[in-house]
Amino acid sequence: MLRCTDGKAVLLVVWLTAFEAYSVARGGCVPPSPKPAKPAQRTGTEPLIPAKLGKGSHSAKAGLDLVEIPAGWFIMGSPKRVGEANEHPQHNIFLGTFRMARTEVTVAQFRRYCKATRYSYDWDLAERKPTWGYIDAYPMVNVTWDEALGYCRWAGGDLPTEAEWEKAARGTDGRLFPWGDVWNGNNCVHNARHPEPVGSKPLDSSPYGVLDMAGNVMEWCKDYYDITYYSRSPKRNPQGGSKGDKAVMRGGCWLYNYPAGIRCATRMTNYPSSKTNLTRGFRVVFR
Ligand SMILES: [Ca+2]
Repeated sequence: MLRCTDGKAVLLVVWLTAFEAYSVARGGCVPPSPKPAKPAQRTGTEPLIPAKLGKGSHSAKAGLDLVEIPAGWFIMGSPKRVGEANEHPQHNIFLGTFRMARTEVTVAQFRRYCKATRYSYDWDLAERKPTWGYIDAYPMVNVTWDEALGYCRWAGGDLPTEAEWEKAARGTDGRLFPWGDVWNGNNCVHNARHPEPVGSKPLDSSPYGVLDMAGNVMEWCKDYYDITYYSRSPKRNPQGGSKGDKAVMRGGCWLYNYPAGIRCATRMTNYPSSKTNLTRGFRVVFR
């Protein structure tokens, strides 16, 4: 997995070169798709930034703002010569209708869960306390996969599958970033000293109006990570690997300083028991 902290400078340069070449060649058109089930038709002349937020609803119990993602096909993964091997082959996936929280779960929302369930979370553990503190409007960090799932279940929802996360982030047309194909570092929280209050970057918006899918914090998904899963994934409502020692994380984060790791198709992993991580949070999905 390519990370800015791995010291793989040479590999990064090679990757970015290929990435830039692809972006230029693509010119905003629909990427090649194995069996285009019903991908959105694009002319390359429409604005690449969504004009307005999508329809929303509300989860009364958890105080979450929800966005409906309509049923249908979308393009998942990356075409040849783009991205990492684990993003191939690019393929079409059908998902039923679901709703996703517009933003990452905040510190205030997680506190509410802890209070309601009497969950004993150690907010003062010095070795993992954020330098910026636990601020209500900021995304919750330092949670294990089980803690994230516990919150989601309490709220009446679930962690998103990898497929749900990717569709909510990039829509149906295989775009590279939530706002379109062209990288713009001003659109999302990245290369910063800390995250920002959720929703601070309205241009980090997917076609459905889901926010912070490119930046702010990475997000746990429900799936076990399987590097070859795309080559044998079911076409409808895939649930990811059935076993493994790592879970999937999606999206870029405030720490990343390169666009390759911030693309909608980038797949990251970590051990579910991983707790101390200032760059990772989560969000909730309802089916
Ligand atoms: Ca995020």
